[in-house]
Amino acid sequence: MKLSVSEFKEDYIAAIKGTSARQIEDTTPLERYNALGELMKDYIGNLWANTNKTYREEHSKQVYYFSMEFLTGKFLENNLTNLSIYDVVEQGLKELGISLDVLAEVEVDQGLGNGGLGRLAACFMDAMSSTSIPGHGCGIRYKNGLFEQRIIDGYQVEFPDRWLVNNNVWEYKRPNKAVIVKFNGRVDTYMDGDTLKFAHVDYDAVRAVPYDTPILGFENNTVNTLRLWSAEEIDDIFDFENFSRGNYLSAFEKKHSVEIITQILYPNDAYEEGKLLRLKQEYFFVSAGIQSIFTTFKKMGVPIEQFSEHIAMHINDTHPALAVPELMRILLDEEGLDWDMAWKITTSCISYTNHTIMSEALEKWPHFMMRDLLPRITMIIDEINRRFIESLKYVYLYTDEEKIHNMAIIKDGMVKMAHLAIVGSHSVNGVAKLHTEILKTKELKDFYNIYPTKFNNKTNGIMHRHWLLNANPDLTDYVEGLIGDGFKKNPIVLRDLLKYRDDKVVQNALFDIKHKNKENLAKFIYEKQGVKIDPYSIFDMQAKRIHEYKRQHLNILHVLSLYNKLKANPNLDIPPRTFIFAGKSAPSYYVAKQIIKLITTVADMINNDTSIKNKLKVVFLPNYGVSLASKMIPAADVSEQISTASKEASGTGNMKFMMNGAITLATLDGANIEIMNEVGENNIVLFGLKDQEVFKYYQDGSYNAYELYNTTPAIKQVVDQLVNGFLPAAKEEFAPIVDRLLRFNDEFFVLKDFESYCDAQERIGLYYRDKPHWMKMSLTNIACSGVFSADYTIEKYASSIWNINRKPLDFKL
Ligand code: H53
Repeated sequence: MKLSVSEFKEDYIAAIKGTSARQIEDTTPLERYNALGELMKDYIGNLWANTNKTYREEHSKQVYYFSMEFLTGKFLENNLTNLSIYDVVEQGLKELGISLDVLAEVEVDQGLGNGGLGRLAACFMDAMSSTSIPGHGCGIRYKNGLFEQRIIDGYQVEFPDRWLVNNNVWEYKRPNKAVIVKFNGRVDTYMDGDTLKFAHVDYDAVRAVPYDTPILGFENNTVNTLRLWSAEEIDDIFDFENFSRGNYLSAFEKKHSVEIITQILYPNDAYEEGKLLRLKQEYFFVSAGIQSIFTTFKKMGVPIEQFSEHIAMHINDTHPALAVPELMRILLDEEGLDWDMAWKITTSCISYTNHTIMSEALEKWPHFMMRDLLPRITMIIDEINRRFIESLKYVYLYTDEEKIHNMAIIKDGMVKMAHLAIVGSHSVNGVAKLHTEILKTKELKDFYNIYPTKFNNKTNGIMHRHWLLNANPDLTDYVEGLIGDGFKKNPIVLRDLLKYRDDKVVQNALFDIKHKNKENLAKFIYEKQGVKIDPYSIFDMQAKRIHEYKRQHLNILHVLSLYNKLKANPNLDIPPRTFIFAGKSAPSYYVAKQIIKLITTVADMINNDTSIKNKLKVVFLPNYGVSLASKMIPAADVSEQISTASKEASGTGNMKFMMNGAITLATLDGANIEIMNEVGENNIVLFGLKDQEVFKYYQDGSYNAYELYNTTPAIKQVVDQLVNGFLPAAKEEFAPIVDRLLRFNDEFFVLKDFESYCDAQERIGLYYRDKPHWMKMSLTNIACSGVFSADYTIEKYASSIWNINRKPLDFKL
C-alpha cells in the first residue's frame, strides 16, 4: 500500500490516543504495540472487506482448510512486509523515538500447534492469500497454546502458555456468527411421509464462537480469513437455580465443562492419546466450521446440488476427519438430500492429507465412546462402513475376508479415522515423494489398489517470505542487489544466483552475512545461557521436536565421540564446532525427555572442560518455536536432518535451513531426497541406511544391535559412557536410552547408522575448511531453495485437488 512516513506518524499518534488515551511518551511498549496492531488492522480492514465482497459477487469457489493446529507465530512483521510498509513504519516509529524491533519483541507467538503439521498449516494460510486463492483456515482457539519449555537442572519442565493474557490484537470476535454444537443425547427416528427421519434429542449444547484473523497476501490486496473457534458458555448453561441456592461453585461447573473443550492444545506431535476431550475438540471445530460454511453458501443462492462446485474442504491429517459424517449429517438431516446425492457431494468436497506412516500417530476411537458422544454421527459412520464393506465384497468377490476386515472403517470395536478419511474424500495426498510412494506401495496399498486415482503427492513447502525476507533481512537485501526483487513473488528466480557460484566477491559477502547472523546468535546465547560460543566455529543445528525417530541421540553420541577424540589428543586439528539443539518433547514421552537430559548433561561436561581448548561447545536452546527458529536458522552452517529413512514424512525445517544457506547433513528420507535432487549430490552430505534397507531389516529381523555394539569399539565406548559413570549424572539416568538401543534392538537404527554418520561429520569438517568450496555449496543451497516455497505447493493443491483457479484481485488501497 502507499503510505508516507508523515501519514503513518499522524495515523499512529491518533491510534495511540484511541487505544490507550495517553500521551505517546507515557505509553508502555505493550500499549505501543497494541496501537500499531490496531492501526494495521485498520489498514487491512478495507482490503479484507473488499476481498470478501469480490468473492461473494464472483461466486468464487472457496476452500476451507481444516486443521487442529495453526502454528502462526507472530503477525506484526509479516503484515508489515506483506503490505510493503515495513520501512515506512520503521522510519516513522524511529522519528517518534520508538524502535520497531522492541515492539516486535512484545508480540507473543501464537503457538497453536506442536510442530511440522501446525506450521505447515500456517505457511499454507499465507501462501493461499499470497497466490490469490480464496482459502480460509478453520481451527481451534486454544486458550493455552503449546506449553512453554524451560530447562531446569537439565530436564524439560512444562509451563502453561497463556498467550492470551495481554489480549490478541489481531483477532476479531464474532459473537453474532456463533453456532451450537451438539454432544451426547440420543437419536429418535420417525417417519415423515415415506421418509425415515432422524432427530438428535436430549443433547448437550455447546456454543461455538468464532474469532477471525485476517491473513494478508503479499502485495496483492488479498485478505483471507483464519477462523478459530472457542467454546463459550451460553446463558442457559449457567445454572441460575443452583447459583441462587448458594451453590456457587457447582453452578459454574457446567460452564467450566463447556469451556474446557478449547482450553488446551494436546502437546503430542505424531502420537495420539485417544482421550475423550480430544474427540470432543475434533467434532467441535469441524461441526462449527461446516455450519458456518453453510451459512456462507446459503447467501450465494445456489442450489444445494451444486455445493461442491463452490466449496472445497481440506482436512489436515485425520484430526478433522469427522468432516465426512458431519457434512453427510447436514446434507441428509437438514437439507433433506438422499444418501447417494449427499455422498456424491461429500466426497467431491473433501480432500485429505496424510502426514505420517507411524502407527502410533494413526487415530482410532473406540466405537462405544464415539457413539455416546456423537450418536447421530456414529450412525452415519456405521452406514458409510456398511456400504464400503459391501462394495469391497463386490471387488474381492467375497474371497478375501481378511483384506476386507483390515480395510474396514470399523474394526475390532475401533473407528479408524484414516480409513474414514480415504473413503470419504476424492483426494489423498502424501507430503513428499518418498512418503507418497510408501503410502501407495506399503501402508495404504490396499486402498491404492481400489482407488488409484485418489492418491497423489504434494511435497510440503515453506513461507519463503517469512524464512528469508523476515528472518534474514541482510541476506535478502544482498540477494536483491544481485538478482533483483523478483524472488519475493516468484522464488524460483533465486536460481539466478547460480551464476555467482564461483564468484569470490559474492562468496565472501555471503560468508560475512552468515558470520554476522552467527555473532547475533552467539550474543543471544551468551545473554540467555552464559555460554560463550565462537562465531568462527561450525554452527551445527538440530531444531525440531524431540523424537527417537528424529535421532537427536545419534547426534549427541557423535558429539561424545568427538569429545573423546579431543580428550585423547587436545591438539587434534579439527575446525571448532558448536552443536546447537532445540526442540520440545511431548510431556509424557519419557525417553525423549531423557534424551534432552542427555544433551544438557553432555553440554555441561563439555562446555566446562577447558582442556579441549574451546574446540567443542554444545548448547540446548529452550522453548523452540517460530520466533526462536527465526533467530537460529539464519545462523546455521549445518542442518541436521537425520531421521531413520522412511520415518520423516517430509520435514520442512530442512527447507528453511537450506534457504538460509546451511548445508544439509541428511539421510535419504522425506523431502531430503528432493533437496538432494535440487542441489545435486555434491551440495548435500548424505549418510545412513536407505528406506528399502530399513524395511528389509524390519522384515527379516536380521539386525542385531547388541552384536553390533559388541563388535564395534567406537560404538561400545560411547554407549557405555552413558551408564558407566563417565557422565556427571546418576548412573541409572540414561539406562532407558541404552535399553532402547540394546535390549529393544534399536528400533530406529541409531547404532547401525553411527559410523556412517561420523564419517559424514568428518566430511563436513573437511569441506568447511575449504572456504570457497563451502560457500559454493551454501550459495547453491540458497539458489535451489525456491521450489520449496509454499506458494508453489499451494498452487498445486489448488489446481489439481481443489479445482480452483487463482485470480489476482485488482483493487488498490
Ligand atoms: O508433519 C509435517 C511433516 C513431518 C511430520 C509432521 C507431523 C506432525 O507434525 C504431527 C503429526 C503427524 O502425523 C505428522 O512428522 O515429517 O513435514 C508436515 O507435513
